[in-house]
Amino acid sequence: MQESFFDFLPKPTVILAEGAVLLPGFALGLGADILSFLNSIQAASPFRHMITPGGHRMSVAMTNCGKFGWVSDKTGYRYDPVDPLSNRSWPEMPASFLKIATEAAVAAGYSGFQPDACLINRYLPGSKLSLHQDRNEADFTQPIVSVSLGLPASFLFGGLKRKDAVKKYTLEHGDVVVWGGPSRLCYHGVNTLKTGEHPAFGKQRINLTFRKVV
Ligand code: MD6
Ligand code: FE
Repeated sequence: MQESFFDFLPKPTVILAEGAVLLPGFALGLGADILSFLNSIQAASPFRHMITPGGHRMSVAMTNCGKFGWVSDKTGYRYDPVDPLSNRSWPEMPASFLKIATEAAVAAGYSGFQPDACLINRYLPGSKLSLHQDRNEADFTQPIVSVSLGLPASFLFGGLKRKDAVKKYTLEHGDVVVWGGPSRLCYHGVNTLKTGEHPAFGKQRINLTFRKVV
């Protein structure tokens, strides 16, 4: 990563599209706590590589916290109150996660966001997430809040049709993307993660996406 004399300046909000904003560094306040929360979540509900309805093993490993968790298997995608690995509820969403998600939503112009699901994605070097829409949620008037931690990623943001042009954005540790409104169903994805070393997270990127599912 190129260091610059201007790195100390706060980075301004970036508008990705109507309804979608990047808030650089918004989640830096979560601090070191987040690692111990992630450790206790994965002790109860471990990261696993889910199988797509088409039968492919996802390169991104996933787990969840909150009332509902996003699950994929051969029967399709769904939000499930039970972790199929543990046969128990997903771990509770830590209050600090909920706080940062609702504050980011407010900062992006979406008040009253009360997420009941937090999908946790783990990327190791070589992992990627193909272009997709998030449309398994009941209420598309609710935004999605996405928190990036650890290694930087090249994030792809497109339009409402798969073939629409995509723009690339680098998401760094602590960055938050909020999207909703006219952007809620935009295609997006993550390019293959490059090798690197993050001081706190090591050789991985963790992404938290907060959703209102029911
Ligand atoms: C990621 N994020 O950043 C993957 N989906 O690792 C997503 O797929 C995503 O960032 C919906 C809303 C925001 C996101
Ligand atoms: Fe998504």
